[in-house]
Amino acid sequence: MDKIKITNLEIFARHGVMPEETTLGQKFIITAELFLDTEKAGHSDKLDDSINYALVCDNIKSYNKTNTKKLIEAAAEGTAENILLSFPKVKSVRLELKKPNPPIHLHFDSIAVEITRSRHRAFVAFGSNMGDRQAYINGALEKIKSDPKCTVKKISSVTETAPYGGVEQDNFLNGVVELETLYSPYALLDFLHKLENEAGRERKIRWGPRTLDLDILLFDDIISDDPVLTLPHPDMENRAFVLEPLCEIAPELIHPALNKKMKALRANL
Ligand code: A4P
Ligand code: MG
Repeated sequence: MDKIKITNLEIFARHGVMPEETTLGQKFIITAELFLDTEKAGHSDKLDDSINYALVCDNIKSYNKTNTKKLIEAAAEGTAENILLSFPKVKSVRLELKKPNPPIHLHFDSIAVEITRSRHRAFVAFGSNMGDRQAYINGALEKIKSDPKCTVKKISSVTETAPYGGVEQDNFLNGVVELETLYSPYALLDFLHKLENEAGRERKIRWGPRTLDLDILLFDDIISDDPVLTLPHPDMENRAFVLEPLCEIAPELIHPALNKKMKALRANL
């Protein structure tokens, strides 16, 4: 992908563990590679079609002036996140944060951390079959919408479905939401678990009744068999209550493990 590269931007900040670092402050040097599509701007020659790198430099400088971290890891994390939050055209950022003069009495050039952070595309299934089902779902969707690290791209309609899986219980309301997110897969799972807990979710019976269930169906094209977070969600290809709403918002989406479109999986049910 195309990139705009800001090399060796000098800023002054007070990051550090040693007291003299936080009181006196010191120089930091930042290199940021901003991955985005520059073709449109390349043809139109209009700044609106790209990002203003002067504003990115100001953004880096002001973030590091107003946020003081003990670790350069945390300073880099916050700087990268702030760039992604402030410049929607940037798909991904590789950021190096260098401390040229750390308080260590040995000779070396500099100490640095380099990270890459990106926007991700995730599909989350929501379901409820206890209490005021629609209110639990609306509450969760509102909290997702107001989280700065999530942008809701599409929401399917919410439909009533018969219970699947053999446990005798009330009907569900189900649907799927498409997100663009700055969370990592496990951080998104933690966030969704927090929303389930806030909806008073109790885990008594596997596949049993619940006020709110939020499952990650797909996260980019990641395939993982970790039981804590299995991706794509296991068994999704056998569930009409997942595939129907998913096909409403993303019929052409490809299941990365089965290598089939969602509309083909639904047709196979
Ligand atoms: N986990 C692993 N992978 C994932 C993932 N991709 N997304 C782990 C979310 N969680 C994932 O989940 C159990 C564990 O799965 C978590 O600790 C998580 O780390 P849970 O939500 O605590 O328990 P659960 O929901 O009872 O189990 P499970 O296996 O997620 O059940 P499902 O698959 O959610 O099925 N019928 C209809 N019509 N509509 C429904 O929504 N839902 C279920 C529950 C059964 N029948 C249904 C519906
Ligand atoms: Mg679940």
